[in-house]
Amino acid sequence: MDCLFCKIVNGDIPSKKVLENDRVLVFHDIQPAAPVHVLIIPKKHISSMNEVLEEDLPLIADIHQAAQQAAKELGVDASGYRLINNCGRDGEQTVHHLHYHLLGGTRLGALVA
Ligand code: DGP
Repeated sequence: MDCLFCKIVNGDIPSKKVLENDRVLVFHDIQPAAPVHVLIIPKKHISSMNEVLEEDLPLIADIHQAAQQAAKELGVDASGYRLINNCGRDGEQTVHHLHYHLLGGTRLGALVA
């Protein structure tokens, strides 16, 4: 499948990993918008938020658990962070594999990713 993040999951494209289990991968964004900027993705290919099925809902919980663990690992759990999903054209989604941006390490103000 011609999907950038599937290639990262498969190891065909290298990434700087923060956390990984059999369902979820967390890795550093290549164009960080904040001192801490990682992406949290399901290993299963889901194109966007619009394609999340009822059977995928446990994966969304896995993603939240990974976000909590990554925030701790990256030292922003106490100071706080932001979790963002961009969906579709107006959401400015550029990679069509479901992902959440975790941003932190500074006061974020109106910063988006
Ligand atoms: P979005 O606009 O929400 O679809 O965000 C896609 C993000 O993916 C963007 O912040 C940059 C990041 N990105 C794109 N290509 C790569 C890559 O090859 N490696 C990594 N680590 N991140 C990438």
